[in-house]
Amino acid sequence: MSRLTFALPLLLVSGSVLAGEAFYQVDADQNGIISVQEAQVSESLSLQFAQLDTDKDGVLSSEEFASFQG
Ligand SMILES: [Ca+2]
Ligand SMILES: [Ca+2]
Repeated sequence: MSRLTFALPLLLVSGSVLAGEAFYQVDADQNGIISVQEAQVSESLSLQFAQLDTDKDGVLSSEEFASFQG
């Protein structure tokens, strides 16, 4: 039973990794925004950070992060 309940979230996590990092995974301190430091967990996110930060406030909101392509 425990194996089955463990397998489902694992599948969901691996699926979201394939599609790119999920917001909640990157937002390490869970404050609802992604800082430059938090973005460093993903090389591609770091590279796209400046262009994703459309309002140029130095952090990514969940709306800005939604434009991130893996
Ligand atoms: Ca954060
Ligand atoms: Ca921003």
